[in-house]
Amino acid sequence: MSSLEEEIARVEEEIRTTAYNKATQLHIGRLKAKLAHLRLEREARAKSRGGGVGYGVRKSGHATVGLVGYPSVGKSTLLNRLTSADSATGAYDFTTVSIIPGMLRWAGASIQILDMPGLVPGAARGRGRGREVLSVVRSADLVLFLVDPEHSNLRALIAELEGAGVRINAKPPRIVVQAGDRGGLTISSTVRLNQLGGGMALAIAREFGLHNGSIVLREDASPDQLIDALAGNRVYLPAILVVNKAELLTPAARTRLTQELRPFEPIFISARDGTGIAELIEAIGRALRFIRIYVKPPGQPPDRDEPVILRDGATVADLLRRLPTELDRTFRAAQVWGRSARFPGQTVGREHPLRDEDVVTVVVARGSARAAS
Ligand SMILES: Nc1nc2c(ncn2[C@@H]2O[C@H](COP(=O)(O)OP(=O)(O)O)[C@@H](O)[C@H]2O)c(=O)[nH]1
Ligand SMILES: [Mg+2]
Repeated sequence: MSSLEEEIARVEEEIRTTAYNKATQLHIGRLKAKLAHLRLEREARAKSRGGGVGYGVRKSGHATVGLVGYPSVGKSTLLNRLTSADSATGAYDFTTVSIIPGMLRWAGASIQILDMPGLVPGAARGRGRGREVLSVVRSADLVLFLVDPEHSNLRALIAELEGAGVRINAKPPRIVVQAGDRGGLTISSTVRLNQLGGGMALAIAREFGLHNGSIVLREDASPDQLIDALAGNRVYLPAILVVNKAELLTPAARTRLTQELRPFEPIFISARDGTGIAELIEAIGRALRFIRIYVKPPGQPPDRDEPVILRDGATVADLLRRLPTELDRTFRAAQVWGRSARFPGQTVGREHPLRDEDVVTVVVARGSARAAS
């Protein structure tokens, strides 16, 4: 074990064995910050050795869903059921040794589904090619947790993702960190701080090596959230939970499992016989929050047959990326009809956020009008 690994193990051990109370909370906050800082260092070293990106799955389609679960819960069977991919299935652990993509169609959108090796405890530390799997999960737009009646420890799966900097069904904390090179560190907040008061925020920042710059806290964040903001490489992903092999469950076992898995609301399926698959496809589409944008060339009706599919929160700039580059180059403004417009035909710029079923006309600079038709 390298000295970095030893140090990480030592800090982990100290966090585990220190009782949390008023007298120790500042110390524990420091230890957590120290641990996060050491893990960043480990990531940086792994990257410079060229590790961590072994799979290189190319993203395609409008969004990507990562199947995350223990070995043998039925991930490959589900992929084959949802898409026309051909992923090997078997009653052995580790059947899937590489990542297999498949494509699912949903209301005009194509959704890439990735079947990957099952996660095992310790994946975030590199066990069972865990680091590669987790780096692919980080680039997905939605996590689909798949469990079965015998492997239903969701909490441990989430812990592995957290270890890899993935935050599930959470919003990024409203914290702005700016590093400087002199003048000391100022910490300010726009709300009353409970968990980060009493010197906690400062202690964490110091432990992270931030001595100059500013931190602005716009919510009553926790120490973990401040550490996430300082680390800066966290990804925030929505997730849905699916229980496979549901045909094996008695009604009582199903009720028990539902309680155990709260606050998630699991979708019960059988990848083998197809039960629940239609409902699951609907849930995937909804969770990805697609919006449909109808492009209307000037003086013509909008194209309602082929909407441009974007994700909720997309702007005119995102729309332009999906249109001929000529329109982007000569863009002057956009005219919008629909939910995002204050009045029909409102003129907006690139940063304007669009809503589902908006109609948009791209207005181009004079002299390049032909590009728009
Ligand atoms: N009873 C039952 N078995 C299933 C179901 N889906 C998959 N299996 C079986 O579970 C085993 C592991 O499936 P596989 O798709 O290879 O799992 P993976 O390791 O998660 O990719 C295989 O024997 C499958 O036939 C299901 O809905 N019900
Ligand atoms: Mg498999």
